[in-house]
Amino acid sequence: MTKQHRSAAVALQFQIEGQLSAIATYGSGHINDTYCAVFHEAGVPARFIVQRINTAIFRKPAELMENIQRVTAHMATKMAGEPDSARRVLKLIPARDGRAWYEDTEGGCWRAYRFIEGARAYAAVESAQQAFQAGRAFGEFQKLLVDLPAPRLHDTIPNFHNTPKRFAAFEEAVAADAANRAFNARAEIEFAFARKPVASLLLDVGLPERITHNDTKFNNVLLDDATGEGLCVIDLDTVMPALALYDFGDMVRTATSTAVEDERDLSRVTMHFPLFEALLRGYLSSAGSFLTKAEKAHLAVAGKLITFEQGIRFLTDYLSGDAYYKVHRDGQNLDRCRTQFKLVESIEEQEEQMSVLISELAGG
Ligand code: ADP
Ligand code: GN1
Ligand code: MG
Repeated sequence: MTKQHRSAAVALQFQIEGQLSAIATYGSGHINDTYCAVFHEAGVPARFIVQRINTAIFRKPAELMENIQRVTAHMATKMAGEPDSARRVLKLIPARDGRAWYEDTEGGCWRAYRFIEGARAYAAVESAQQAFQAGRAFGEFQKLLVDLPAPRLHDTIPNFHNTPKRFAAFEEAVAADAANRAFNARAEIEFAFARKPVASLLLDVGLPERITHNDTKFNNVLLDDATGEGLCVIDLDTVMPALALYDFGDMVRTATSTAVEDERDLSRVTMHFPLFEALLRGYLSSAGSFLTKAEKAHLAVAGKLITFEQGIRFLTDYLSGDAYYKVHRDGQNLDRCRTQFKLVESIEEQEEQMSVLISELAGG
């Protein structure tokens, strides 16, 4: 059975009315297999997202789906009655057997979401307004989850943003050099070793654990086509307890540089200060009300930490033979690593200015 056929067969396993008329791969995520399915009911088309969860990475899909069910239900309840609320939160479509997800005959785990129409994800940020909107939307997401009732959410990937552990994995990958690629990446390996202390930046600061998204890259928020508003936060697999600043850091990583993640012309990769300012203003407009003084005081280091961490993760994967992130060409993970490290340098050059602005706007 081809992937296409399998996805079509799976789409029929969800509680969707009408006839399936088309299904095709969709989006550009690095982890899951995403499809867009079109169903027709009485001649009216409706789209759905059907996703195969990468269970090599998310090893406990039942726990992951329980997290997503709880989080989406909580947010939907809090937003009920607000204008356009159905487009502001992901809505799972149950499987025909009533469960939140479907397991195929080969053990593959699938879920379906209602498609959010009239909005889209962008590979790279294009304007200060977009940066503001991303910051506001992810901040609002965190805010809505501040009062999620117990129990604690499951850790879908333990130690996800434990950067020293990521660094240790990188050191092991260098030592093993399993794909014989360390020679091609000597400059990047040296760059990483020279900045090893960056990995410990937010540890032992005593910041509070919150429910955070943990994958707040710019293409994980859908912007409304008509208004440009940050409409709906998507990609909820990594929503779990962590630090709010990891989310802010990943926003800095992806919403302050206009270059795509695997850009080869590194002169295009730089942190644009006006985008940083817009992002910060957007984030504080929603998250400013609940962040503690200590969190605000450490906003400045978050971007550097998470960009460095991401660079190490791409480099580790390159050295290990591209086992984790999807790649579409040779050397793509090394290119991705290079953009991250270039951005780290650009952030370092502007650190002082960033701190001044943060004190001014957040009082941190
Ligand atoms: P991955 O974990 O692989 O990044 P995502 O959950 O981010 O997968 O989905 C991949 C892409 O599919 C997104 O970038 C977005 O374009 C699209 N997408 C996901 N969910 C929806 C939805 N409910 N409505 C519309 N588009 C969606
Ligand atoms: C992956 O799923 P996606 O493409 O949104 C990764 C993130 C990385 C990102 C880098 C579960 O995110 O942690 O920051 O790629 N997700 C996982 O682009 O590892
Ligand atoms: Mg995604």
